[in-house]
Amino acid sequence: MKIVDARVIVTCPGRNFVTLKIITDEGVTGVGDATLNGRELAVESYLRDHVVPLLIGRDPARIEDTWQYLYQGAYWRRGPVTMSAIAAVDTALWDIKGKVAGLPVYDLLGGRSRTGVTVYGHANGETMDEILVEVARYLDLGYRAVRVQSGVPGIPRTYGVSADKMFYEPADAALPTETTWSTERYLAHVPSVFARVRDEFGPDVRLLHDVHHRLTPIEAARLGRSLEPYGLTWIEDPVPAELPEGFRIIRQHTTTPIATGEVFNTIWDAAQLIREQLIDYIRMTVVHSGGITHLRRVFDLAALHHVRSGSHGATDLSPVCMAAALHLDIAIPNFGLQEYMRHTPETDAVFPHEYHYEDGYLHPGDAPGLGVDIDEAAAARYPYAPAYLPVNRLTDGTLHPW
Ligand code: CS2
Ligand code: MG
Repeated sequence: MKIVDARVIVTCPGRNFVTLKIITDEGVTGVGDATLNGRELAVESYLRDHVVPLLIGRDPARIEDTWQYLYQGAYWRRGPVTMSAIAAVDTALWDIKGKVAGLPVYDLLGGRSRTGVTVYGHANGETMDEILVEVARYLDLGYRAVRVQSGVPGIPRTYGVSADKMFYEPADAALPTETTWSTERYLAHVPSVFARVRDEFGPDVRLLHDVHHRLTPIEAARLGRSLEPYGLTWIEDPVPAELPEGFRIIRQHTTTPIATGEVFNTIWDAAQLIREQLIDYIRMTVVHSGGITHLRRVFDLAALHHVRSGSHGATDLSPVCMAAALHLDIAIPNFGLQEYMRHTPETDAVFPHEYHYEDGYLHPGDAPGLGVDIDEAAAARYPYAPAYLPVNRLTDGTLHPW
């Protein structure tokens, strides 16, 4: 079998997605997600101009060799654009291999290790009353784990709080909007939110919180310690993670578990955090981490060090990425949790998929391959629209992580 064509499809059914579709001489096709929020066209060009010409004529069965060819062969290693492009190729080749074998991809990865993939949803609100309504709604839908984000008194717009509760979309403008931040107000407010939520909903629900890279290690240590009475499953991205040794400071002060990794793209970003057991959950996902082949390597390293998976699953990762993540989630021994932000009906229609939600779990389905496709005619109805994530400033105007 040979690869005869590969198309890069950019579509915007409410938000932008980049998808690679690989076509073989025997008519079998495979899809891979290549979406990099706010930088979509860079990956489109990388694939179209620099990768697709290298794929024509290759044997689609040689997944590892193709991965190494694109990674080592570029000479320039790592980085989100390169790794998202490699991920798209890798994911599409796993899809093809599954279809050729007549097996779901999770069977090629060793088979099921569990019956379903436990997911967490996003409850958020400006006020405590709104938050309580939202947590209750997720529990009614069957969720066992809920991420809670709250408005902070005195800050006009806070990360994670949105008007549309089911379809959160932070890339909300053709040029970046600006938000404001006060660490002091945030640290003073958040513990009271979790005290109330725990009190209202009891000990069973797993609670999570995303800090979105906004603290220093010692501030994160204070937050972790102040949240200990409420037994969180994790605080996420407490600090920007370029400095792994900074996590030692957090660890010295708190037993609140730590999750990080959604902006990582290779095993080298995560290796020290995992080897020193400075984190409890690694949140890398298929599209930004070099595909199923490379993420499996990350999860295997994590398994040796008591670190579990907690894959990123925001709306800017397409249903193709979600399908691929679910095949890994169901197969690996050290699965932790999977983030699940629902896509809009328009997006679901462009990407028909087998995976489905039931009673707190996602199930990848049993179709051969990944069980997901792109409807190219539907995709063509939604042209690319520039959209950026916000930027963030302290109250004195200093730029701060968003
Ligand atoms: C977030 C993301 O889901 C999460 O945990 O941190 O929503 C993140 O802001 C977006 O993926 C950025 O594109
Ligand atoms: Mg996050």
